[in-house]
Amino acid sequence: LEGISWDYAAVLSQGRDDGVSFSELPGFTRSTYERDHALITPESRVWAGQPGWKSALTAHVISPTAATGANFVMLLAKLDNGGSAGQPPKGVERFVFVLDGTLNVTVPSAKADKVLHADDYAFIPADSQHVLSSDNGAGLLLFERKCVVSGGMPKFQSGSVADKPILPVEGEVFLLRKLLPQTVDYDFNIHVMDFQPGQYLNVKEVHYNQHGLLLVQGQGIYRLADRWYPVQSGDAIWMAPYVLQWYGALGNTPSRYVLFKDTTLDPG
Ligand code: UGY
Ligand code: MN
Repeated sequence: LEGISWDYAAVLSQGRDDGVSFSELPGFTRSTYERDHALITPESRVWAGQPGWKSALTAHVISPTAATGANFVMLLAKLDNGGSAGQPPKGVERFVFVLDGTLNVTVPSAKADKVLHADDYAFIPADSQHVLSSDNGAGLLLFERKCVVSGGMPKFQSGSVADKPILPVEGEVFLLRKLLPQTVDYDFNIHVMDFQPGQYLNVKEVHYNQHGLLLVQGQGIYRLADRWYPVQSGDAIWMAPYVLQWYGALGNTPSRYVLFKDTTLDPG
């Protein structure tokens, strides 16, 4: 042991005071993958180019592989100046939420030509040829799903979170907005949920619906099955059907998450 000098100060201090955070600790991550849920934190995203996408990188955080059994895709995308997205496969509908920058959305069949900014969104029905492009760059959250028609054909939608009404939820204190119409024409919805620090879900939810979640602001504790995860903005979560789920918002800033929820109940 000669020659080794022990750093007792670091051992005794509450946290590292040399500027090295846990996220920079080699090999350390809060990410985890379980049978019925996953937490994907920012340092675990794997960015790659995709066929059909130009000047763009995507990080697919959830996809319907045999391992997950998910019925939807959730991805983050970064479009560079002049970048554009590819078309989804046949029969696949797409929801895009702008996190950052400016996105041009053109859907000729819907006579739609929009410029979207942060907190704006668009829903593009399956098999609607469209262009998603950016002049000066954009950060996007996308959800895609093989369309299940149980009513009429869903229609193109677009808008902004702040323009959607807050919907009452009995017994809950969080603020809820739903970005898509609540009719059988749409086989999923996107919820935006806001919590003040200290607020939490009252219902310890267990339900058939699947979720893909992106925490876009704040921090707290997410309970999934029998595990309790400290989470912060940038974290993504996959929830399989029937996984127990609960959130408590903590810290100094309000929490907001954007949540995919499928709405088709197949009687088999
Ligand atoms: O609507 C929901 O299922 C939502 N409250 N779930 C969640 O926040 N985990
Ligand atoms: Mn839920």
